[in-house]
Amino acid sequence: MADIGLVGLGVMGANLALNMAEKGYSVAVHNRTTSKTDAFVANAGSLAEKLTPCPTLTALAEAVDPPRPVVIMVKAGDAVDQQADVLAGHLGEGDILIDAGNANFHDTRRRVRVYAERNIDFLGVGVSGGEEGARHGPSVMAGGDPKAWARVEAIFTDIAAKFAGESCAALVGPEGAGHFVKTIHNGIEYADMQMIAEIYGIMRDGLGLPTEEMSGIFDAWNGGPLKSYLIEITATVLGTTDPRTGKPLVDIILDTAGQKGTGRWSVIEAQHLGAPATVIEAAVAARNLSSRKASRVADEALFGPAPRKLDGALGAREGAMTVLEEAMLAGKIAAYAQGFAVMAQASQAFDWSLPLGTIAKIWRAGCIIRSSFLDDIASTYDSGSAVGNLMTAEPFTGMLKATQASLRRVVAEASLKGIPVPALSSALAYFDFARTARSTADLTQAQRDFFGAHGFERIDEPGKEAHGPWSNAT
Ligand code: NBP
Repeated sequence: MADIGLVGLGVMGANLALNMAEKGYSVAVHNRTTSKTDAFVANAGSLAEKLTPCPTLTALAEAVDPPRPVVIMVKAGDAVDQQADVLAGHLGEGDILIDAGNANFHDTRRRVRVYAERNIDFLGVGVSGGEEGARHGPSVMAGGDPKAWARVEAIFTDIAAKFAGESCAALVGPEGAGHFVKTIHNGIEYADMQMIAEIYGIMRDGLGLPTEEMSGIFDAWNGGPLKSYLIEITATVLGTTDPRTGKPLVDIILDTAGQKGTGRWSVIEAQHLGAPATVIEAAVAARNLSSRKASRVADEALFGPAPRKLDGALGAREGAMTVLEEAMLAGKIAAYAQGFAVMAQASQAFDWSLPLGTIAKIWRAGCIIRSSFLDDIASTYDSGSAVGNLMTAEPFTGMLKATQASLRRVVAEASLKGIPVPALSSALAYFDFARTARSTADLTQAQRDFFGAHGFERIDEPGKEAHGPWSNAT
């Protein structure tokens, strides 16, 4: 009998199944298109003996040793409901359905309740790391009942990535908490990628650097505070040549970015929670704008191209790479501060007690945003002192003090020459707003009272609603 079942042998499911088999677990596997199941097992080499191909979901349910854990790794949405529903007909008390895809956490909350009524545990498990991570060690963010998690914890702990010997798998909260945390992970990933793209845009269009040189710069940055998987692959990507044309491969890639929804969900949830995630928002919007290629080409002809060539201090190239590196670091601090603030707010709103330090820890390896920076975040939460916004906690406060001027210079110079830097600009605005003791909301409140009698609070009479004598206005 198999230790676990796995439904969906696409990119992620197939690699997760091989990972489990390699760690010694026997896995019953099923895919909607049966030929893929057979081909998968036929190509699994020595791991095939740990895999049981199942032509139907009924066969899969019968092949797993009770209490049966069954992982569903199919396209998010209706497909999960369809597969879970059929499976549930063959499962009983103690069995566990595990949705390991990128579900919307609202769906996961609903599914947890629906299956609880049928005495079946439902875990919503976020898995990050792409194809390579799924095969050799992803980051695993689980949500659901602790007793159900305890029954599968060993499997996920074994297959997950390790950071300094610690597994990057954890139960982060009940019901949809795992999928929520995965959603915010992806939102932060969008922000990181967009800020890297903006810095690349400044190097390419503002400074006219050859792609090969940019590759070397990112490679050098990967030895400093920006050290991360995304910086590492940026260096590799920029150093890759198109075998057909001999040009840098990146130069022949159409400049329209795709997205599957998790970035957008993170922004929507941030808005619902009233926790600004402006850097992530800018990154999602940038992908949307990028997809409008035809209108961008037309608008460039209409308004004329921006000058783009930098001629300020950055353009002089003296110390420019350090300024760009520092700007990226300052932007990153703001983006992560926003992501963690959204999770803190969700934790409160849904009564989840999200362990933010543990979340930082399980993001240190395996996932797409893995970095040494996350180790700093984990240490900050581990230090025991109360952490409000990450920007106000050490070592990030010190880092921001040291780097914010570079972010300001980069945003200012890029803006003067028409190079779009929406994520970096949002990060700067977030920082500047955060440290503005007297904001301009006094005027907003006055306007709201003027047209809607919404009232305001006088600074000399705290807690009391006041209204203006607006009729005196001329
Ligand atoms: P793939 O596109 O590689 O595979 C999709 C799988 O879903 C296939 O097994 C397919 O079966 C199955 N499927 C579909 Br599509 N519709 C189905 C339905 N109505 N009923 C049953 N099965 C159905 O996707 P993937 O990249 O492996 O992603 C799977 C999940 O993991 C998604 O939620 C994704 O967002 C998430 N995820 C992906 C990554 C990544 O880097 N790719 C990372 C983290 C999470 P078929 O073979 O019969 O078409």
